[in-house]
Amino acid sequence: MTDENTAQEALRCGFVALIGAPNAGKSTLLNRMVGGKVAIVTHKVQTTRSRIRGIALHENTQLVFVDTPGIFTPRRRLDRAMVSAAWTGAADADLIVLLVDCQGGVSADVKRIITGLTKERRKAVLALNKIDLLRREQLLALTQELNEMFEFEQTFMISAEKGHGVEDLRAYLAGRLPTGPWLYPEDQMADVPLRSLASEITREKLYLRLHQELPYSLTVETESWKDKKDGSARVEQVIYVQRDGHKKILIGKNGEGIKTIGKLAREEMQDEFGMKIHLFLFVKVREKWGDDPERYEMMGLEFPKDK
Ligand SMILES: Nc1nc2c(ncn2[C@@H]2O[C@H](COP(=O)(O)OP(=O)(O)OP(=O)(O)O)[C@@H](O)[C@H]2O)c(=O)[nH]1
Ligand SMILES: [Mg+2]
Repeated sequence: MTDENTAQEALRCGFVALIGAPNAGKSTLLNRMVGGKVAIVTHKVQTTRSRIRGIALHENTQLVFVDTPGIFTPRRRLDRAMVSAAWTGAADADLIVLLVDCQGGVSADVKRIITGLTKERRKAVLALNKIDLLRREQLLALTQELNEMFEFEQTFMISAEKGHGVEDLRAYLAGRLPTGPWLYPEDQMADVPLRSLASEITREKLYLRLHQELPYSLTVETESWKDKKDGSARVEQVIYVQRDGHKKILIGKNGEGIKTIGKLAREEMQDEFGMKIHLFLFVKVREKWGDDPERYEMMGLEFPKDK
């Protein structure tokens, strides 16, 4: 056997699904693992809507992390599509990490997820997140409580935001993935088209600035992306809202609201993509976009047949 073959055999690669209740810090952990911004993060629940792949390396292992929407009790069709995408992400993965916000403790959502894992007879690693916010005694009690509910393969205490414990978790996961060739080039960080990343960046700015139900009743799509000769790109996006009133709030007095969103989104796109972006935002009222299969396809979600 040649040296090359030996090296080839030593490679490992596989999928690690990050699942958890909304707001547990899954997207923060994905970004931290990858070392860049792949998924949007906000303080609001239900930020992530579909599965997002981020790629990390540990020695000879390529770890493909799959960020998933939070798992909660769905009410709307979109909710159902999101929760189902999360479970599919878990079903397809080699390893599952259940992220629990240690401040929230054993919530109804966490209980439901553990019931789901038990029913599917899946193994899972527990990662207690946001340990920067809790005292050690409380953490130990929570670890014990969760491990009495489910036989986790291992428990990690981490702060995705501050980076505590993340290296240990990555090393552990890398050692558990199957041997096999890498699926992506060594320098690839994400498996998300630029157009989708661009829509997500705008949606993040909207989530951060809008309140109550408004962020949940809109969706953003990149309708056109034209690379120009000078190396810049002209990007046109549509923000679908459900009511005329929502459109008015979003646009704001003298268009100030939408102008600010556009500026923030454009600046971040330029930073992330390393190119000049000319961003054009259009707001359209589409009362029933939540029942339109095409919108789901654009988000990378399966369209649930039942309303
Ligand atoms: N203090 C603290 N905050 C954190 C930590 N990790 C994440 N957060 C915060 O928790 C909030 C939610 O983080 P996300 O990464 O968006 O959570 P998520 O699980 O992806 O949420 P959904 O996509 O809505 O399911 C954000 O405000 C993060 O900044 C942490 O380790 N410590
Ligand atoms: Mg998320």
